[in-house]
Amino acid sequence: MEPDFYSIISRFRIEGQVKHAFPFGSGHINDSYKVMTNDKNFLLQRINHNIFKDIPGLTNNITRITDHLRDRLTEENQQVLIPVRTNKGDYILKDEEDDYWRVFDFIEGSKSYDRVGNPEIACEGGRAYGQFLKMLDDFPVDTLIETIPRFHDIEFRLENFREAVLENIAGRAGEVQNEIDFANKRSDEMQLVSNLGKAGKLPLRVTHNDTKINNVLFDQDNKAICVIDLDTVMPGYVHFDFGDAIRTFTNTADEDEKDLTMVSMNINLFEAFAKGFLSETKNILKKEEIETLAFSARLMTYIIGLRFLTDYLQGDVYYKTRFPGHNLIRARVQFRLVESMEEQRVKMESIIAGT
Ligand code: ADP
Ligand code: GN1
Ligand code: MG
Repeated sequence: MEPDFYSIISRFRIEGQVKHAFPFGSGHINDSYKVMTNDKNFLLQRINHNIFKDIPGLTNNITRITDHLRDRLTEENQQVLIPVRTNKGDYILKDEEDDYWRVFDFIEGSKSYDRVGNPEIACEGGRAYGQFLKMLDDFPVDTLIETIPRFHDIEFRLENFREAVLENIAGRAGEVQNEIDFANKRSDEMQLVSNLGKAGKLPLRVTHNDTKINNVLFDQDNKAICVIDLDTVMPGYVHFDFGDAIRTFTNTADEDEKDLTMVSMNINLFEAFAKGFLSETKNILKKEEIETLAFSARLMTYIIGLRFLTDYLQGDVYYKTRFPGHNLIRARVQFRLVESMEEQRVKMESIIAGT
């Protein structure tokens, strides 16, 4: 059932009469709606509280992060999300159904992509996520809450996966033996970043943690203007942001492409993204971080593949799906991408070393 937009939006401090409201975007987690008034447009979101357990804490993270970023913008076309207050002065509204709502100013003239084959756009995306990390370099990282505990913790993700295989709640484990084997075969090598972290060799930074391509907004000239979807901004390693971005910015196919022969990692897009990212971050990153950046692409693609596969085994309880088997298709695409990255490993490493 569609929410009663008029009643919800009227509880926020917006001017103008609501003319039109409709579902917007293609995120897998929250419900987003564009709300148009005769005066201004807004982005209304229902936050998924099955996934985000501490919404006041998450909201506090976001308001502090956006305030910090706003003070540091240097380029004219750049923007930061502007949260809108409720009539009571909060940034979050809990309705009678216990749903949580928030509103941002709509970033006009912007567009987001789910896939892109263009090196200029990949480079811009790299610059945007690199700048994001750089602008938050002086933010006190330990004052942020973990909005999803152990979000990119490989051990946690492997534990969940193994439990899902054993429990086999949806009765699907038998049909995905190849994917289970694929994941098991690589589980040891995927510990690299986690081991370096435990050994104290990697700094914890304020990272975005969901750097997919459609979480950057571009203007009509394809300049990146705003990094959005700040729900998972929390302490993390640079690898989480670089690797997760490579997973979507360089894929030659969609995240849910059924024809796996279409899926591969485009090395030119990898190079373009890495150039943009490192042009902003090279001076703040440590040697150990840079040396393992190429690996992070494999790591994050593997982790997201593992999460899609786990969700499939658990009966599709986490990600929004549009058809039966959607999560399995997504998992297969990620694993095919991992293979493509394995094939191009040397080239990826030399691009990072030479950038
Ligand atoms: P999800 O967590 O579900 O991915 P997002 O915050 O990423 O939700 O929003 C979903 C989509 O809505 C984005 O990919 C983008 O296209 C669009 N969007 C989000 N915020 C804004 C905004 N402030 N202005 C314009 N478009 C937006
Ligand atoms: C989700 O919210 P969205 O669609 O930007 C997910 C990411 C996954 C991504 C896979 C909070 O991102 O971790 O990488 O789907 N976000 C959360 O496409 O789980
Ligand atoms: Mg999103």
